[in-house]
Amino acid sequence: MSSALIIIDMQNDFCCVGALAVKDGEKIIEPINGAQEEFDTIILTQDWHPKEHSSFASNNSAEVYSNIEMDYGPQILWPDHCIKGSVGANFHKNLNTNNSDLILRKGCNPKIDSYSAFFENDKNTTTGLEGYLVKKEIKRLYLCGLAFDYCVFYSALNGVNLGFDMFVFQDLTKAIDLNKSEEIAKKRMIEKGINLFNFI
Ligand code: VGL
Ligand code: ZN
Repeated sequence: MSSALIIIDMQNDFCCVGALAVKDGEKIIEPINGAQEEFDTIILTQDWHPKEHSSFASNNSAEVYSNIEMDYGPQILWPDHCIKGSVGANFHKNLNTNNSDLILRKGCNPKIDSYSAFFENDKNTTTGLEGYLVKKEIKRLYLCGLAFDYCVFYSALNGVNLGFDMFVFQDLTKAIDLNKSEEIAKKRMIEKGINLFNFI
């Protein structure tokens, strides 16, 4: 059965001094490079927002990390991050991007956030990833990258709901952890039959 490694959002803004830095985010880069050697198909996702993006607290005159109600449901308001074309939106320089088959950008629509690699946060607008995987007959997906409790979590949930076999390399991901989101994500993944295990 064909499988793929999906590396979620290994970008400057989610590492060390980035705008939405995930604690120890940069520590998983080297082991992710190692994991790439085990896969024939490698997909990178890249969070890629216009500066007027509706998920930015600054565009809503609201506090960072507060919650608002969008047309499509609840949305957390983030610091400005991964603005398209900015240094923060670039992949971290230590990430090996030479062997990736597909680079998928998400969060490009100013009105809808997109945590998942499959669907935007309205749960309906596709990124096209499902079609890519189906056409290539890839049925098993291994996830790693940032952040465990947002983009990795929602990608894993959507993937399992679409019928893919989902695996998450727990030691190749790090969480933002807002209001117990790490614990909640882990519990829901286990309930949904997503396989959590360590690469190393
Ligand atoms: C992410 C919050 C906002 C992520 C992206 O990559 O997990 N989190 N945008
Ligand atoms: Zn984002």
